[in-house]
Amino acid sequence: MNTQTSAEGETTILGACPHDCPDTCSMLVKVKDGKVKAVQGNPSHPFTQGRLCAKTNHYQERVYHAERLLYPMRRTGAKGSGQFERITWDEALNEIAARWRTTIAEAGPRAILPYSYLGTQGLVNGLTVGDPFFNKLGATVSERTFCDSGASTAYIMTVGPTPGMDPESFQHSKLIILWACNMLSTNAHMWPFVEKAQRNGAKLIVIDPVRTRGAQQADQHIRIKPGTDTALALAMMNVIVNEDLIDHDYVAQYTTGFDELKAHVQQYTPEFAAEVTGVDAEVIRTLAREYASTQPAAIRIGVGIERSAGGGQLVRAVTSLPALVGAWRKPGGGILQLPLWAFPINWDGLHRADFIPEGTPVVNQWHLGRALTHDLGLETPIRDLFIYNSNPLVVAPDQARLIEGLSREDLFTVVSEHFMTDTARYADILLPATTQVEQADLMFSWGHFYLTLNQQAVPPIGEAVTNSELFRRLARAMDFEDPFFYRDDEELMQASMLWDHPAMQGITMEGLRATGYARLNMPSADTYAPHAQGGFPTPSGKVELKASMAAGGNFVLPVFRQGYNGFQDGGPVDALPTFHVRHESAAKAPALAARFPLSMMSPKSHAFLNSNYGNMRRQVAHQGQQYVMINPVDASARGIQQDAVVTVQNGRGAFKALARVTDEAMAGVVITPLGYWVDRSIAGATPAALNPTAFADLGRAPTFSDNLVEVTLD
Ligand SMILES: Nc1nc2c(c(=O)[nH]1)N[C@H]1C(S)=C(S)[C@@H](COP(=O)(O)OP(=O)(O)OC[C@H]3O[C@@H](n4cnc5c(=O)[nH]c(N)nc54)[C@H](O)[C@@H]3O)O[C@H]1N2
Ligand SMILES: Nc1nc2c(c(=O)[nH]1)N[C@H]1C(S)=C(S)[C@@H](COP(=O)(O)OP(=O)(O)OC[C@H]3O[C@@H](n4cnc5c(=O)[nH]c(N)nc54)[C@H](O)[C@@H]3O)O[C@H]1N2
Ligand SMILES: [Mo]
Repeated sequence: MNTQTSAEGETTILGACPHDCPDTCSMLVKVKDGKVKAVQGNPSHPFTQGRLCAKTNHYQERVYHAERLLYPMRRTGAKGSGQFERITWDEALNEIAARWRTTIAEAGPRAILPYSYLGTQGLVNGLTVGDPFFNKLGATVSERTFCDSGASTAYIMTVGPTPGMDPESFQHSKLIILWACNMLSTNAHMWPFVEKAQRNGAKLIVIDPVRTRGAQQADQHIRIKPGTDTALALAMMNVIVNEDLIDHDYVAQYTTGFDELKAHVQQYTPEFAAEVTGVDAEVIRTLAREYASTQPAAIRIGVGIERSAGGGQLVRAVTSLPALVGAWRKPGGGILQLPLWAFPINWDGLHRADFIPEGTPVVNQWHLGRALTHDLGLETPIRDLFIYNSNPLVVAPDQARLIEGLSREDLFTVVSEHFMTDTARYADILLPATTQVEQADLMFSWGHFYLTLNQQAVPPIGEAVTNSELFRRLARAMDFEDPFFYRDDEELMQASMLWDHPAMQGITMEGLRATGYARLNMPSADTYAPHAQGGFPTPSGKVELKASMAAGGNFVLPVFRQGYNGFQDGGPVDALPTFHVRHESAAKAPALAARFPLSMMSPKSHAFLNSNYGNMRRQVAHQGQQYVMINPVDASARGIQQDAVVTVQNGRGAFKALARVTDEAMAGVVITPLGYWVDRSIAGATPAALNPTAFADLGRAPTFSDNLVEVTLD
C-alpha cells in the first residue's frame, strides 16, 4: 500500500469513489489513529482534478454514521417495522442456508431470486459479485436493465461498442450539445472541459425539458417536450440532407444506409418536429445548420433520455448525427455516451453466465413487484429473495405492489446493506456491508479513461463484510467445492481485467498501488480522434445509419445473460431511426391524458446518489423535502403556491411533496427528483409509486419519463 504519513501521524491512502456515477473520483483518504478523519479529491487526477462532490465530500460521515448496520440481525417485528435483534454471522448463515436447502428440496433453486445493482461499482464488490454464486445455485436470473441498457443498445446498433469521444477532448470542441445530460449534478467533473471550450469560443447548447444548472450556463437552452427528441434529431437530418450540409466523403466511406436514411427523413420536416417537440421550426433549422457547419462539434448524451417509449430510437437518431457532418474527423468531435467500452474487462469471467442451467427463467428487475405478487405467471414462484447493492423500494417502479410483495409472510428476504433502508426494513435477515474505505477494489469508469485502485484504509467496522467476503461465506454455507468461489480480493482484481489487452499496456497492480490510477493506453485527448478514418466496431466497420444488428447484437454490458440478449418483446426493430409516440400522451392515450394532463419525470438529485444519502443529515439539508417542480402556469391553474403540500397521482399510485413553483419546469411537465426515502416521506410513498413498469423500445429500459400524472393541492 502506498501511504504517506505526516508529522501529525496522519496517513493518506489512495482510494476511489465507489459510486455509480460517470466520474469515479480518485480519493485521498486521511487516516489517524485507525480512523478516517477526512476524504479529499486527488489533485493529481487529470479528470477529477482534486474535487469530490456534495455526496462524498464528507464520506467519513457515512462510514461512522450512528445508524450504520454493523452486525447481522434477525427480524423480530412485523415486516417493514424495522425491528430486529442482533445475531451472530454463524446464526445468520445457518439460517439462510437451511431455508435455501428447504426451498431447493421442495421447489427447486428457481424459487430463489437475487436482486442487485450498483451500490458499489468496483469490479470486486460491484455488479457481478454475486452472479457466479447464484448462477451455480440455479436461481432465477435477475435481468438488470436499471441503467443505460436501452441507450447502449441503440448506441451499439449505430456505432458499435466504441468508447467514443474522450471527455477531456471536449475542450477542443467548437460546438457542444449536452443532450439530456444534467452535467453539473450528475457528471460534474466533466464540466471544466466544457467550460474551457466555452471560454475558447465554443457555443454550448443544452437540450432538456428542464432548465438545469447547465442550461442556465449555456449559450442556448432548447426546451423540448420529454420523449420527443427523435423528431428533433430526424428533423435536423432532414435539414442537413436537404440543404446539402453533408460531409459527403465521410458518409460515402464510413456509413451504411445513407440513401435509405435520406429518403426516410423526408417525412420528418422541421414543421413536423416543431409540432411534436414544442421547439420552433426555425430553431431546429438553425440548430441543424450550426451543428453541421461548426466543427469539431461534440454531443454528450445522458442516461435519462432512454426512459420513454421511443428512448432507444431516440439514441439511434442522435448517435447517427456526427457521421453525417463528419464530426468524428477531429479531436473534440463526435459523441460521448459510455466510455466504459474502453475498459478491457473480463466480463465473461466475472458473470459466469456459463454456470446458468439451461432453461433458467429470467425476471426483469423492473418487474420485482409483479414477481413477488405472483403476477408474472412464473412456473416456480419466488419464495426467497436476496438483495444486495440495491434499494428497489426507491428505485424500482410499482412501489405499492412491491411493498405488498415484500410484506408476504411466506417470502424469506435477506438484505445486505450499510443502512436500514426502506427495502432493508422488509428483510428477515439483515447483513452488514463494508463501505469503500473498509475494502479494496478496482474501479472502471463510465465517464473517463482512467482505471482506479481503491486501497483499504481502515479495517471493517463492527462485523461488516465486503460483498466478496459475503459470497465466499455463502458458498461455504452451501458447501460449494469449486475453488473459484474462494478467491481472495487480490485474485479477484487480477481476474477482473484482460491485462494482456493493448489498452492495459503499461498498467500493473504495482503501478496502481503507487499512483492510485492509470490512464488506459490510449492517445492523449489532444490527439484522440478515434473514428477520423472510420473503424467503427460494427459488423460493417461503418456507422450503421441503417442497423444490421436486430437489437444491438451481442450486447455484452453487465445486463447480458446467456441466450437472453434479444431484448425485444415482440415486433421487429426499426432498422432506420424512427419516431415513436410516447406510451402516455394525448396522441396515444387521450382518455388518460384528459384525467392526468401533466408529464412527470423523476431524474437524479443533486445531493443524493440514487437513494444513497437519502438518510444523511448534510445531504437531506441540501436537498430539502421531496419537492415537485411545477411551472407557474400549471401551478396557478391549480391554485398551487410555493411550498404548498400537493398530491401527485395517477392510476398507479400517489405521493405527497412540496410544490416548487418555478419556470425551471416547462409548462405541462413536472419534475420530482429521485432518491428520497419512503420512511421519511410525507405520506409513505415516493415517485416510484407512480412509475410505470412498461418497457421502452430497446434494451428493456424503463419508461419513467413517459408518465402522465395530475397534481392537486392538499
Ligand atoms: N448527483 C447525482 N449524480 C448522479 C446520480 C445521482 O443520483 N445523483 N446518479 C448517477 C447515475 S446512476 C446515472 S445513470 C447518471 C445519469 O445522468 P443523467 O443522464 O445526466 O441524469 P438524469 O437525471 O437521469 O437525466 C439527465 C437529464 O435528462 C433530462 N431528460 C429526461 N428526459 C428527457 C428527454 O426526453 N429529452 C431530453 N432532451 N432530456 C430529457 C432530464 O431533465 C435531466 O436533466 O447520473 C449519475 N450521477
Ligand atoms: N424514478 C427513477 N428511478 C430510477 C432512476 C431515475 O432516474 N428515476 N434511475 C435508475 C438508474 S439510472 C439506476 S442506476 C438505478 C439505481 O439503482 P440502485 O443501484 O439500486 O440504487 P441505490 O439507491 O444507489 O441503491 C444502492 C444500495 O446499495 C447500498 N450499498 C452501497 N454500497 C454497498 C456495498 O458495498 N454492499 C452492499 N451490500 N450494499 C451497498 C446502498 O446503501 C444503497 O441502499 O435506479 C434506477 N431507478
Ligand atoms: Mo444509472
